[in-house]
Amino acid sequence: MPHEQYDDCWLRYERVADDARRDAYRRRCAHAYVAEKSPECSAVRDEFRRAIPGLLGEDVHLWQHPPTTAEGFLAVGTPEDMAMIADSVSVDAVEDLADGGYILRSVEWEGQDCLVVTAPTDRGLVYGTFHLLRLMATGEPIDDLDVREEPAAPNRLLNQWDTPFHRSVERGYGGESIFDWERLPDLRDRYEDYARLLASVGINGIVLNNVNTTKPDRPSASDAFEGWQLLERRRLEDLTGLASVFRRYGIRTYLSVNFAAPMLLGDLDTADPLDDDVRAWWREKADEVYDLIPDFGGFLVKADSEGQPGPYDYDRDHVDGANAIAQALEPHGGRVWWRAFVYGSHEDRAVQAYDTFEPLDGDFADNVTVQIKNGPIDFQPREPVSTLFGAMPETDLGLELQITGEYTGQGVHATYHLPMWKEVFDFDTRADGEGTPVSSFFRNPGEGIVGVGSVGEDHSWTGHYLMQSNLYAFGCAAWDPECDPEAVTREWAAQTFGADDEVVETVVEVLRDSWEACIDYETGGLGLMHMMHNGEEYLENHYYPSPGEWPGYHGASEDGIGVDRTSTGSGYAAQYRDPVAERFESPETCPEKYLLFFHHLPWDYELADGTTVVQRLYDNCFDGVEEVRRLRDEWADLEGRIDERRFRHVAERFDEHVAQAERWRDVLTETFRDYSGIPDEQGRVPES
Ligand code: GCW
Repeated sequence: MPHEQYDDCWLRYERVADDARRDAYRRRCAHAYVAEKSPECSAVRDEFRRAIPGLLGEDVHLWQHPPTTAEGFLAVGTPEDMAMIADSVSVDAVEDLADGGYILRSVEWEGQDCLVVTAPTDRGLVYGTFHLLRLMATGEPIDDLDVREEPAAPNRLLNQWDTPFHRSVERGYGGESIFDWERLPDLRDRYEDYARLLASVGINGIVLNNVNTTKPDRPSASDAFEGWQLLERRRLEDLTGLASVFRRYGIRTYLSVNFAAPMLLGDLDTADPLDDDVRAWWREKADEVYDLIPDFGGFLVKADSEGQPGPYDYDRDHVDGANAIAQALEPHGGRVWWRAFVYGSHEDRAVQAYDTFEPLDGDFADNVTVQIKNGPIDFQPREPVSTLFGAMPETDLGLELQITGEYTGQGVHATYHLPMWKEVFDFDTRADGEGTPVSSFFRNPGEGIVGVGSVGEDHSWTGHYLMQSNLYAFGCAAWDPECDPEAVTREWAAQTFGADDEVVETVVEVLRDSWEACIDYETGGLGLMHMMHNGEEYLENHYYPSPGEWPGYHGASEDGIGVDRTSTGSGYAAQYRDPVAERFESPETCPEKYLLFFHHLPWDYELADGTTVVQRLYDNCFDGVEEVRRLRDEWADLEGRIDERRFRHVAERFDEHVAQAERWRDVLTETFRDYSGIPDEQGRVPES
């Protein structure tokens, strides 16, 4: 049954239209045996109870014991759960799979058409189940299945930037937090549905609270508690039920902690990581947490960054800070995710993370992961990949991506991030032909891929129905960074909007082209970035154009534009390894898409095709707007083919998207015109 209060996203399970297909599904899936042994297995049973009636129009028969039947059935379990499974697949092949991996196979058993979902761990059974249901929801055949899947990255984490007790979500555009902290331990259906959405795309960990553990992002009626208080015993007790909801879906719970917690919560007068009492405090706190949540994942820490406390307060470094907390988690198998998002002490912030962390390679404890944003600035529409990837071979690394659209239109613009993430994954950190793209990293047990969440209380979850795609795509890309973006997008569209090919094709096209359009109207497409307004009003912050606020980021002057990050400038280019560094060092060889990130060039500098820099910036800004108009028209053509609610919502968003894209274009092109004094060849930019 659809929920009144919120959308089912891609787990809609609508009736399969094709009779023959439905019969084929019925033959193998109307009866099921799911091993009776774990919370994950009971979640699997619940999912069949939801999905099969929707897809087939009849109840599923769930067996209590392995069936000895004259009918086909579906068996879900590990090989030791059932002889039929052990006989149908190679036990060694199952055991060789990584945690989360699974096998899906169509088999004949005692003359009947059956299906097996098996895995070495129960988490894998959950993923295998969702895979099977996805095939049915998208009308794929299941009579000849032989699927073997395992995740590339062992840790696929969601970072909620929810601000507990204030109910808000920093940089979330889908309404207030779905987590009703004040009412815990009471649980809402929505928590389970969220867990289902996450598990259906393979996410296996969730950090429940914001990395900013001291400052709320906006004023709130409630000022009774702050995020760091989640570590108080009674708050932890309240969290156990929520952790169980996630556990059923193979998702471990994590918390973001304040580095000064020993002072804020304990009665210590220092948080010095080398102080014995501080270390003992962390140990006791970790023991307490694990006592309540035995499979707890660990702590995420934002330290010495944007006003948060950290080891620098005590003249210690990031290794001292991270390792002090890690030693407390170590006996429990927990992990510290330590963010590398530091800036402020260097004229060019791009160079700082590498300068700070690269020298520390090899010194972090085994259960510390250094979590690095994809680019050196801050989730801009396009950034070159951070120089830290490939630079810390002795350290477990995590890649942090932003699912929410802080700088890409904030729940109003339809900007799909998967093409951006693919560019990150495909970036070859050495360009030596030996296969060291970013997608080849994050394979060690302590490594992984992290997404900054986007959901909120809104009916659409993400504030924009089309932007549910970013959450879906994040899970798929974290599972398989080498995934085919087009296939992932099509899969999402087919599950979300049904089997109408025209709808699916249009949605795929709209999403595919949206990111490049955003780059064009928000940056001019030559590597500029960070030209947004930094207003006090929460919803205006980082949304509107305001290049005048950030002269250092675009470097515009009368003589040219761009930032010199070569050896004559900040030296950022040299942090890459050769030949990548060499390539970025010269404007002749630097890819055009990054040109003005690395180089300050005259306005009339000629690009490869003879166009000048300033003319290209004008052209791209205008093209970006045209492209958004085209995408809006594509969407408009779907009227009547999808439900009114979602159609209208997206259509209205597109009207606003076009208006805002025009605003960006006008502000940027006027800025370029004012600095350069060079008119647009086509006369589109008014003289000021
Ligand atoms: O740039 C900033 C965002 C902040 C965020 C920070 C971070 C959670 O604008 O809202 O704080 O990045 O990643 O820590």
